[in-house]
Amino acid sequence: MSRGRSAAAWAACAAWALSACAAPDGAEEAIARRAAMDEVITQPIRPDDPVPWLDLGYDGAEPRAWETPGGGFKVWWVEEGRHAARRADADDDGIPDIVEDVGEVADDVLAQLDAEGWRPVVPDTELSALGGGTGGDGRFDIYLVDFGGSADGAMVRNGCQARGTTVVCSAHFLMENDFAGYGYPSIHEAVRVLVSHEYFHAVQSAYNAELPAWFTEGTATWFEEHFNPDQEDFERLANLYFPQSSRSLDSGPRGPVDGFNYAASLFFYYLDLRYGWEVVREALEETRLGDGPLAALERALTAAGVEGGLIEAFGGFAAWNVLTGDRAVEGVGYPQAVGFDEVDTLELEAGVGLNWDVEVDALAAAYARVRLDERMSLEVQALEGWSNTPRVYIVSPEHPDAPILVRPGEVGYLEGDEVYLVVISEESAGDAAGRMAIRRAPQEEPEPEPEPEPEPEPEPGASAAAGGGDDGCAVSPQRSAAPLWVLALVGVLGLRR
Ligand SMILES: [Ca+2]
Ligand SMILES: [Ca+2]
Ligand SMILES: [Ca+2]
Ligand SMILES: [Ca+2]
Repeated sequence: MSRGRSAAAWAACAAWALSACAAPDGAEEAIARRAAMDEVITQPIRPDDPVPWLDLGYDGAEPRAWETPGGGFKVWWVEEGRHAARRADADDDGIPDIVEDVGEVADDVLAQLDAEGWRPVVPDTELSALGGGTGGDGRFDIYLVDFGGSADGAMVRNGCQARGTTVVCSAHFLMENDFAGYGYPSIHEAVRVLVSHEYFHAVQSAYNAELPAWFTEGTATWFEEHFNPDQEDFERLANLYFPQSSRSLDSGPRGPVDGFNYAASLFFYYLDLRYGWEVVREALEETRLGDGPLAALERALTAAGVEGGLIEAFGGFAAWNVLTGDRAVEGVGYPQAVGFDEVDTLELEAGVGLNWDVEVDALAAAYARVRLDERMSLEVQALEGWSNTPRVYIVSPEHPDAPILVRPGEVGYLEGDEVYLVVISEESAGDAAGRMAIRRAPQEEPEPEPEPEPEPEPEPGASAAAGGGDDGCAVSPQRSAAPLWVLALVGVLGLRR
């Protein structure tokens, strides 16, 4: 989608959104359901319009609508036909329980958003589709339909308009009518997940309707947790990030069943825990300048006082991600750390020294666990042919909450029995590659007076680098060769570009 389309063209755009999963570990299933619905639609768009869209019309059944007590929503349903809502009506007032549940949760979501200062959605009376109607008034419309397992919910844009530097849209959403066979722990939980997620997409559309899916799905999935920490949908989807942490956060999905955009919610969750949820709101606000989410995040983080901005935040995120699953440390990182998967790490033995040549994509990370026999130094060296050199964070199990940053050209120290190395690019765009040159270090403290330092600057750049004579011990440095050496060449050094 590009800016500057006619209102009619914009009106024809729909954005599908996600949600949740069925089976206990049904993340893939949920994503497949979602992806199946990921397309652009044409008019008309509401279930009570005469021509059903994607066969999701009410087929002539008389639609009923309930106006929620909070006044912001109308929940639509039918009593007959395949889209009929669950009939259960505990208080016997003629409004089915599920309709009341959806409406009351919607009121709660809206109340929270208002209290937190998010922008209101664009009313459909202000921007409505050609022939798509408004649902009768400016209230936000939610339609219960039977997706039959193909999706959980879908945010649909009614009409869009260029305003200032961005395009904004009004929206409504469709929601599964009974969740029969979906496997949620309860209908109420399904409703809370769906309504918070889908409505957040409508909120995003009031800021900037042209944001990439990793940002929209990432923040909408984060919002599920922000609204209701008790649900597990966020955890299931965020957990997909760990095995894919070598992918750029903004790389987008690969193939039809790829939850990476939803997994990006883990990053926003980190920002929330680390700097406060307001950073997410401010980042969304900054997207209104129309220069993309990375620039927006950079400004929001800088404004929040995060020295080093996005890269600094991403580095802290990458460092937290090594402390999950069996590596989790009580009180450090995510509260759910023990239940999360683990990132892939290269296993290295420091021995008397080694070179780890590593390539990383932007906003991605490479990990190694290094076992140590003695205290070692680590210098981050540039590699020929690469304009970007990565930075590394040393995460020690002894001081897990205080990763040590070592930037290109700098030297850090590895101590204890083992440490984790977390390598990320110094730039938020473009790959980076560099050499982690690990050498025997003076056994005393790192900051001796000027004189004792034997070889402070080994010899940057040079590929031979290594210890050339470092310490008599075998460190037959030179690049590969060194069969006895753990010389880990990670990533293809073939120049990408
Ligand atoms: Ca009722
Ligand atoms: Ca309306
Ligand atoms: Ca159904
Ligand atoms: Ca949760």
